[in-house]
Amino acid sequence: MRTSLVALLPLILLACSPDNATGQNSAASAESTKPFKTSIIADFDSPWAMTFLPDGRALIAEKAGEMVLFDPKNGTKIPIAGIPQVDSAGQGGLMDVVLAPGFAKDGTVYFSFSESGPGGKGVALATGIFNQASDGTTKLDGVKTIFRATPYVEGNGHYSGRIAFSPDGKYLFFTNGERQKFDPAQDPKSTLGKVLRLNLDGTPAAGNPLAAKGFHPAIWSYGHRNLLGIAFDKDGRLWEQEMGPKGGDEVNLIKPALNYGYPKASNGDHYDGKLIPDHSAHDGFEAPKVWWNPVISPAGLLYYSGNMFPEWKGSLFIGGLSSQSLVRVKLDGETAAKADQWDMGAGIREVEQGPDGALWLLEDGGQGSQGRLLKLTPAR
Ligand SMILES: [Ca+2]
Ligand SMILES: [Ca+2]
Repeated sequence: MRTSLVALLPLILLACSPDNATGQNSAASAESTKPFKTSIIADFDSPWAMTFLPDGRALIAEKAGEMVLFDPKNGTKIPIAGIPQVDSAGQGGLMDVVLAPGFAKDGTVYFSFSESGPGGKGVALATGIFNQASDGTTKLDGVKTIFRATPYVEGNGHYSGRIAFSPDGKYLFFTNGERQKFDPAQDPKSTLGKVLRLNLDGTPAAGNPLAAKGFHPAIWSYGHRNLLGIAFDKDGRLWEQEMGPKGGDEVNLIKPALNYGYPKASNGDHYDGKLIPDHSAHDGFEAPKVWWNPVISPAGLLYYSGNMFPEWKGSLFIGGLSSQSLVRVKLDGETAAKADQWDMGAGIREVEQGPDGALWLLEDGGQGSQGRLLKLTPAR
């Protein structure tokens, strides 16, 4: 008798909980275990990237090829004219948008997108000058494409196309995925499956480490798969995350001239079941600092430098698509370790840091939404 009463107690308590009346009890208790509060700020069609302007407004890139000026203060969304034709089939889209190091002076914005061209499709890098008229009309002026992946190939997968500037503002790092073609990641003449280092005008930077060996002059590192995030840490190290094959998602520390292995080495294996040798010491390939099996499907990457979450200063944050999660990786010099993985209930495409140090996320298709903009602030 006593035992069954004890067993009933949680049910009685649950029935008495005021939260349960609204059906929100389980969501509320799950939320309470997170160290952050999640606020829903806006709803977009299929947002893939965002970046904050110095005044707190944000540029949002929609997969289908629209760029939007969004003001979190009042929720206004203004379409930005001047974006070239985007081929958004499959994994294609308007990939990334970032401000130039000199944005405050000249208004230059860099963005990447997939397009059709000779040979098939590929990822391109473009610039334009942000211009808002007094009536609010907004456009990118003088848009020009300054770099294109080579070669363009058939298919709609693994474009990558993420952008980061070196801390000194002199160089632009650009990721080119291997387009689901595997071997181009090891091909010295192709930019596919590579991290590239470019001048700000899109030309290959002088002194790239493999040019003298006959590689494409833009190549900085190679042997990559689908690189959906690059970010510099406060000491100038370049971190990269990529969607690996089955069981092989990676965070890598990118160093010049190194071969990161794909498709010759990976801790995962091909999705068709074909084995890929795991990374091992002295195999000539640079092993990941962190890897996931099962995979998380990493999308946006952020190096957190804010003060709102002081305990997370110096961590990497990764949006997880298939894992529907926000992932934190703790950095210590050249080492990295898994720290947290929070269920977000929707794939997370992009992670950004707001001017006040809040974390901002873009969902990649949520329940009842194609993609919401979320703001994370400390739970207390
Ligand atoms: Ca971004
Ligand atoms: Ca393997």
